[in-house]
Amino acid sequence: MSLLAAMSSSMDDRPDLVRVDDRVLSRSRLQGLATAVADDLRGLDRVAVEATPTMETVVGVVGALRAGAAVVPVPPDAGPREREHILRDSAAQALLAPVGAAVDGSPGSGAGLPVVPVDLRRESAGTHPEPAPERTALILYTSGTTGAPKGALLSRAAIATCLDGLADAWAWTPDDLLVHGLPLFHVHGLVLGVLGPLRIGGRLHHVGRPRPERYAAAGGTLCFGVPTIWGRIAAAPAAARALRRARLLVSGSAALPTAVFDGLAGLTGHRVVERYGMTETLITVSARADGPRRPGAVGVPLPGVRTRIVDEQGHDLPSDGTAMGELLVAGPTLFDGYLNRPDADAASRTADGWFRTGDVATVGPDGWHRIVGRASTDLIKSGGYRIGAGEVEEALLAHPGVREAAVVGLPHPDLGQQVTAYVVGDGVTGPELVDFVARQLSVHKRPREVRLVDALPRNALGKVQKKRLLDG
Ligand code: MLC
Ligand code: AMP
Repeated sequence: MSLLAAMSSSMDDRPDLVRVDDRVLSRSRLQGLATAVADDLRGLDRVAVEATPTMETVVGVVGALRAGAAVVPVPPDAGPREREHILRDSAAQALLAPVGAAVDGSPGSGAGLPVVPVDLRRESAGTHPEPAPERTALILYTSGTTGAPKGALLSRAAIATCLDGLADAWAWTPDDLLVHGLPLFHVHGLVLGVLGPLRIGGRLHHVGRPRPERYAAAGGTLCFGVPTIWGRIAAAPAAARALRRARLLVSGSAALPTAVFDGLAGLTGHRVVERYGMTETLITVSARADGPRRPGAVGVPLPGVRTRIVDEQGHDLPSDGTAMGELLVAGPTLFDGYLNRPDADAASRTADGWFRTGDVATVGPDGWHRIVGRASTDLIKSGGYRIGAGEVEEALLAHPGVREAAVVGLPHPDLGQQVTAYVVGDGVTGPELVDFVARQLSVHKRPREVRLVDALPRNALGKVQKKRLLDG
């Protein structure tokens, strides 16, 4: 079966298969446009895509996948340093961008990357054989605790298995209209939010920016959001009430606060389905459409996924609902490793092949998982974005006026955590440093707040005590 099975084989030419903002494509047009892109990419292995929340991104990604190329989505707001890293590290051979867009395909001072235009006026009826399932579909760049983001290699088979598991868990069918407004360079918005409907057969409406009133107006049966989006919807009662007509509301990418779960239950009549996943594992655990949904808990493993919790020595802990340990996962949705990073790859798995999530969890006797927190304070989740403290610290330390920097995620009512930088500096101001970071890295990585201090708290070995910074 092809990766985008429903889009390739459906007999039913839906006039509004994909809507992004106010642009709409039928199934056959999407097919024709994507094939024109695939024709242009014939023979290429890796292609970067300027991943704006637009129809061109949908067409570009589908076209590259048809051609059998691995897609490297480039966050549109990535600063020059991050962008250069992604283009260079991935060794992308071309950059797909909307026709006429002013983009810089040059990975630094080296040879420029050819820019292949995605032109929504050009269709093709050419044929492309279905690539082998083990081929890489996506290379998604994701932050670790330190250093530059790493490219996670996701195969076509892993994505297909994940989406089929979600179709089963959520009773997702061709009758569904999926609504969301998520970025198109991560698992949530791109894999679930674009490839999902194209494999399963339902329609998609991407609302551009994820504003509550846009979710309300779109009339979806299935709605996806990160907790920040759900919190904003719960705070907009008229918009929330309009979601009563939906079939299923799904939250993921960060912990959904119980107050938001309860608020939405009251306003929409829906108990939100929460699911858990990672770039490296895709979605592994979820509540089911035909089962209970519990605030603060993320459900049971998806078909084919196995999980364990272990203590610091790697010994198994009991599934008694109280023992807390690191969550390990295994199964067919796992990634194939980090590109060019055998060291990080080896560190991310146990000797017997389980992936270490770095999340701390409990598992109940009934198989229900609760994510309690993260083992390291150096991975921050803000608005559902994963941000490595080390990367932001390095960016700050590149400023001549910064002597020391420590970045933590402080609790934030809207974003879950906010990126907060403690800085020992000479004559620098907070706003100047926020701008300085935003000029190097994606804008969501810039600190919300810079606290200028005389010294950072350190232990006897000189290591910064981040727990003390988190305690204020
Ligand atoms: C932000 N702003 C700042 C700032 N940070 N201004 C000054 N200083 C800073 N430090 C600006 C923004 O640019 C924006 O401006 C305005 O403040 C509001 O910003 P915001 O509060 O961040 O809101 P918004 O831009 O609306 O973003 C919230 C959000 C976004 C929820 C829409 O965080 C988001 O799209 N998150 C989704 C992340 C995601 O998809 N994660 C999935 C990972 S995959 P302006 O001018 O632009 O309004 C994964 C696997 C899984 O995790 O399990 O799913
Ligand atoms: P990312 O790689 O951006 O996909 O982020 C993965 C991380 O997001 C996980 O390791 C978790 O820390 C967090 N996460 C995803 N879904 C949930 C959830 N439902 N509840 C709590 N944390 C989550």
